[in-house]
Amino acid sequence: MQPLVGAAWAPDHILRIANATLAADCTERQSVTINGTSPGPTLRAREGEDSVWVRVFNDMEAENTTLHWHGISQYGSPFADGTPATSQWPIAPGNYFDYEFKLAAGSAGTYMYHTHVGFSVVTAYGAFIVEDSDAPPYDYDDERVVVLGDFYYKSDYNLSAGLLAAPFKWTNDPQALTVNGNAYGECDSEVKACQSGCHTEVVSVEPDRTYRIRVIGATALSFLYMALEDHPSFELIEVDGDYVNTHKASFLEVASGQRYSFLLRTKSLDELRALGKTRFWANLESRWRTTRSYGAWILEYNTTELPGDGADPYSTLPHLNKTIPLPDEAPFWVMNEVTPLDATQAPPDDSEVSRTIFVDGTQLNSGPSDAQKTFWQTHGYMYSEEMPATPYLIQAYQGGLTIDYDAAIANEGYDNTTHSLPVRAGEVVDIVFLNVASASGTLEAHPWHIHGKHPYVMAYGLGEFSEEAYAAARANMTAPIKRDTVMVYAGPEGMAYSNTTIPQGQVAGWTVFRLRADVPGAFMLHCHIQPHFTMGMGTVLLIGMEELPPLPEGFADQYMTYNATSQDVPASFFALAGERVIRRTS
Ligand SMILES: [Cu+2]
Repeated sequence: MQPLVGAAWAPDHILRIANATLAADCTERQSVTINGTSPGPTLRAREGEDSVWVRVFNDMEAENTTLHWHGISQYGSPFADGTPATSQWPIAPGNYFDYEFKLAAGSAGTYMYHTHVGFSVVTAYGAFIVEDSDAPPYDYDDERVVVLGDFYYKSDYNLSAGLLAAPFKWTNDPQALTVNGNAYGECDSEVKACQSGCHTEVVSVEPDRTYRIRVIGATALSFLYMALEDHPSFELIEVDGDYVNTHKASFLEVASGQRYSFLLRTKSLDELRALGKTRFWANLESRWRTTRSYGAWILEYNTTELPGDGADPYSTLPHLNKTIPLPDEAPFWVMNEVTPLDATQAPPDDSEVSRTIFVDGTQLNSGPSDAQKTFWQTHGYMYSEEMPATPYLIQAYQGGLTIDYDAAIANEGYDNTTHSLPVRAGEVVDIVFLNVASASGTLEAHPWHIHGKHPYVMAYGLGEFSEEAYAAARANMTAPIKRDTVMVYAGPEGMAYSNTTIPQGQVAGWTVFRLRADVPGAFMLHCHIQPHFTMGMGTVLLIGMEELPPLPEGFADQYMTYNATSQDVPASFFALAGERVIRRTS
C-alpha cells in the first residue's frame, strides 16, 4: 500500500504490522506480518538521498512493536533506530511511528528491516536495498534477493515464554527453513491446521547472464551454509552493506543478521542441454548446533528452448547433503581473506584507540533443577527489553540521563548503574566479544550485531584473549572490513555440537570490533540469535549522549510520549489527500 509515492505529503513507504496466519511449509501458524506477508515488501532507496521516510502502523490488537533498520547507520537520527527501551517508546497498538533517516554516500548494499519486540522477528522482516547513486562497481545484468528464515510451529508467545520460564524450555530448532517465506512441507492435518500449495522457493534466471544474488540472514536461530547444484563457484562482492574485492567461494555461510552479495554467472543453453535440466537445487543446512536443519531453494532457468527438468518445488527434498555436500563446522570461513573494495578504507590507527571494552556474554542457570532458569548475562546483567522503564534516548532528550564514564572505564567499559557501555563522542574503542563457557561447560557460535554504525572487524581468535593473541590474529588478517554482524567463534572443545565440555568461565574464542564513536545515540549491541537475545544476551552502547542531534520539528509530539499518535489515522493515505501532516519540509 504505497499511494501517491513522491507526493510532497506522502511517506516514501507505508508499512503495516499485523497478526495473520502463515503456512510457509503448509502448516498454519499465527504470525506477525508486514503488509500482510513474510517477508514484507522489499524496500528500495538510493544512497545519498535526502532521507527515507517510512510510516509504520501497528495494526496488532494487543502487542507493542518497533521496526529496526538492520545495518543502517543512524547519523543524526538515533531516534529512528527502532529499539524498545533504547531508542524509542514501543509503538502502541493502533499507533504509528515515523522513521526518517538518511542513507549516507557509500552505504549502497543489502540490508533488512525487522521488528524488535518479543519474538515477532521470526516472521516480521523484509529486505531493504540501498541502491548505488551511480553505476555499481561490479557489472551485472540483474539481481535477485534470497531471504533466509526459520519457521516454527509454536507461537511467538510460547517460544519466548518458554525461554524465560522456570523450568527453562528451549525453542528447539525450527520446523522448516524458509526462503523468501517459502518451504515445502507435508503437513499432518491430524495434528495441525494445514493449507495446500506450499513449495520450495523458485528463483528464476535467464541463461548466459550475470546476476547479483543478495542473500539475507533473517533466521531467528539458524546459521546456514549454502551451495548450488552444478554451479560450483561464485564471487563474493558485498558483506553487510560494504563492497569487497571479488572473492571466489564454493559455498556461503550466513548467520542470523548477516548479508552477502555474490555474482553468479548463469549457464549457457548449450551447457544446460548437456546437463539435461533447467532447475537446480540450492542446498541449505544449519551448522554449529547439536542437530542440523535442512532446507533448499531452486534456481530455475527461464527458457522455452529446453524442456523444464530437474529440481521439483512441489516434492520432498532429496538428500541434498549427499549430492551438494557442505563442510562441517570450521571457524572464520573466508573472513580473514576478504578485503574492502575501497582501498582507502582503513580502521582508525592503534594510536587513536583510547580503551578496550569487553563484552562477556555468559550463559548461566539459577534455581533448583526442577525449576531451573537459564539465561545470558553481560557483566553480570541479564538484558531485558522491559528495562529501563523509560528508554535511554527518551531519558536523554528529557535531560534526565547521567553518564558516569569513570565508573564504566574502571569496569571494563560497563557502567553498573545505567547497565550500558557509555562512550564519549569521537572516542575510538576496541570492543572485544568474549565467548565464555557456560555453567554446564558448553559454548556456541554467536553472531553479535551492533546498531548505529559499522565498525571494523579487526581480528578473530580461538582460546583466551590477550594482547599477544590479538596481535598475532591481526597479522593473519589481510585487511579489516567493516560489518555490523560478526561471528564470535570458539571450539571445537566445549562446542555444543561436539558433545564435549570445558571448565565454566573459560574464554574459548573472541572477536574484536574497532569503532569510531561519531554517531551519538543509544544503540543496541546484542546476539542476533533471537532465543539468546530473549534470554538476555545483549547490552546498550550510549554514544556521545551529551551531543545528541536535536529532534526534528514537530517530532517530539509523537516521540516523547508512549501511545501518543492518533488511533484515528485513516487506513489509506488517499484519505489524507490535501492535508499536510508531515514533518518533512522539502
Ligand atoms: Cu548467541
